[in-house]
Amino acid sequence: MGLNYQAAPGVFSWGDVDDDDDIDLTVSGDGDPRVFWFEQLEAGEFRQHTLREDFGQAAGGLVADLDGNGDAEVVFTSYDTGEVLIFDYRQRRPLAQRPCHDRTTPARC
Ligand SMILES: [Ca+2]
Ligand SMILES: [Ca+2]
Ligand SMILES: [Ca+2]
Repeated sequence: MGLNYQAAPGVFSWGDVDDDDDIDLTVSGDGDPRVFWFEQLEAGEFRQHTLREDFGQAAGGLVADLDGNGDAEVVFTSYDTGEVLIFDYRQRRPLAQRPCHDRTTPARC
């Protein structure tokens, strides 16, 4: 399970995103609207994946097992869009939900 640190030049966290027993990195840089997952291949060698192109300014990031099924999900929050990004490697696609106080999407709440 990863920890969350927030400081310039962006937000990053780490954890085993793809459940292969090595540590991967997640990053969103200041002034960069993208969210990246860096998959660790060999020790210290990483492959870059883009989780989102248009996420705006990230406020926080975390790699944690949200649903308790034994593998980690990636969570990022956005200042600009008000979204919470949740990426589950098993589903291979990022999910994004607006907070329940956003009345433009009442069906999600
Ligand atoms: Ca991994
Ligand atoms: Ca790996
Ligand atoms: Ca999980």
